[in-house]
Amino acid sequence: MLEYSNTSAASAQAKFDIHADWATYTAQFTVSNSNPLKLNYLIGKTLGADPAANNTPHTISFDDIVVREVQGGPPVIPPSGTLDNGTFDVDATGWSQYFDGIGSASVQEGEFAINLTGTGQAPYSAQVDYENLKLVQGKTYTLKFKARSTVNRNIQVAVEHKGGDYTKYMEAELVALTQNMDEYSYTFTMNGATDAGVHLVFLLGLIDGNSTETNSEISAGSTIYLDDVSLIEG
Ligand SMILES: [Ca+2]
Repeated sequence: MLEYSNTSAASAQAKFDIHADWATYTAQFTVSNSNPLKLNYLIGKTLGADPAANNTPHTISFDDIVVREVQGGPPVIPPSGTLDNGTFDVDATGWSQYFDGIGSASVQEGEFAINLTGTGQAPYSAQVDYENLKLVQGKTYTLKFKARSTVNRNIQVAVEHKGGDYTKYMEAELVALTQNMDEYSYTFTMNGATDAGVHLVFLLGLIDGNSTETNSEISAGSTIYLDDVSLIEG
């Protein structure tokens, strides 16, 4: 797994299935800010095709690592800084997802459906997020969304800088989902310096307050639905 920055978002990483023979692997990514680039090769436990590989002594060799600008690529559209797709009417444009092998997210009938088959080891083991949001220092923002879950359970939602130290602008809120599509609303003031690298993140992994029984029900196969997500001034 190769991360292009200090983030573990699916949009900023690539996974390679490597073999005993030398081969060349490539991945293309777009830089959205002027932060220093970090290439982070994750070579710990991964979910590959060979389940025995994690426990088999082996050596990984790298050579000829090159990062260069792609010439003549598609024009890069600067992000708007606002959450432009919270209704999932067409697709999940703007949203990223990350799962420790325990789920996937897709648009189903105008809602963002997150299927889970486990909790992972941490809140962020399952997450969906919307990045490139801009928050202005001193302004007040309201986050609203509708959500339900096939299993009554807690999730967390936070607004924070994406990457680095993940500075929290809205501390992680515990949200108790039920099988009813309820609306949740949170208001907070941006106390940090103006930041265009903010993300809204729903943490759907191992969450405090979910009982062992609840976690078992989640892992048996459950779905969370999100819709009408907005993050606006005021
Ligand atoms: Ca919708």
